[in-house]
Amino acid sequence: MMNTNATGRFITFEGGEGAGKTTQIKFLADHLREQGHDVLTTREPGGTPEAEKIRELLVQQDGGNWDPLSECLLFFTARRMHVETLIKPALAAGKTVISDRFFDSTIAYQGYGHGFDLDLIAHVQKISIGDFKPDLTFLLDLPVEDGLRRSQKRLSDAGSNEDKFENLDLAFHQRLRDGFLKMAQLDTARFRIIDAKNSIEEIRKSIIEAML
Ligand code: Z5A
Repeated sequence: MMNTNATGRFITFEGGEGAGKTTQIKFLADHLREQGHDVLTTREPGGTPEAEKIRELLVQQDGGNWDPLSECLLFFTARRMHVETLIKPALAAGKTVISDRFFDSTIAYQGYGHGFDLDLIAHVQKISIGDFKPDLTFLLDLPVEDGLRRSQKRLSDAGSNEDKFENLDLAFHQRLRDGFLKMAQLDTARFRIIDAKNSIEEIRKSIIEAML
């Protein structure tokens, strides 16, 4: 695949709750390292000290009630720091960067999910990070109920308080899933849709095949 980001390759994972992104990113990073690649894994919101501070404002229940534009600006403020201080330097050094979520999550969650203006999101995106985008995006697609079941289990096992977005209703999660699928269908050159209902091992194999 043609590389549009300097010398390294920028790969992102997207999907709804509990789709298995964290699990599969680890497998893909291990696989690429075995092949001799220098791999950096990161996540959004977050990835740098500044962006991790913004993450606390965005994903924790006590992080504050942001109006939609403020929330969008916070996601892109964190993203700009992430891109400028971590992702671009790593790509320039020849690393493969794998991020758990990127701007497609803002379009899906804030746009398709919450109904915030898609043109306004595109405008904020342009101001914040210009035309910078992933070379390859895996969309782990999972029926809403399956994803929420997995995610709730993981959160209760871990005793986490990062549940602000998980508590949203089923209709929201359906809009989210439909939004992700629509984006993937509109940009088939960048997206690979992976059936996340399959077993962890089957998904691992299909992701590696899609990398070839
Ligand atoms: N958000 C936003 O609104 N706008 C934005 O621009 C951005 C984010 C960037 C934080 O994201 C929240 O911020 C997120 C969107 C919002 N809201 N939510 N939800 P996050 O990435 O930190 O949180 P997450 O999406 O909820 O990730 P997650 O729950 O950690 O899911 P995951 O990483 O996709 O799945 P996992 O941890 O690999 O797996 C979940 C569980 O399922 C775990 O117990 C696994 O062992 C199990 N699992 C995984 N794969 C399988 C298969 N194939 N079968 C069975 N079980 C499996």
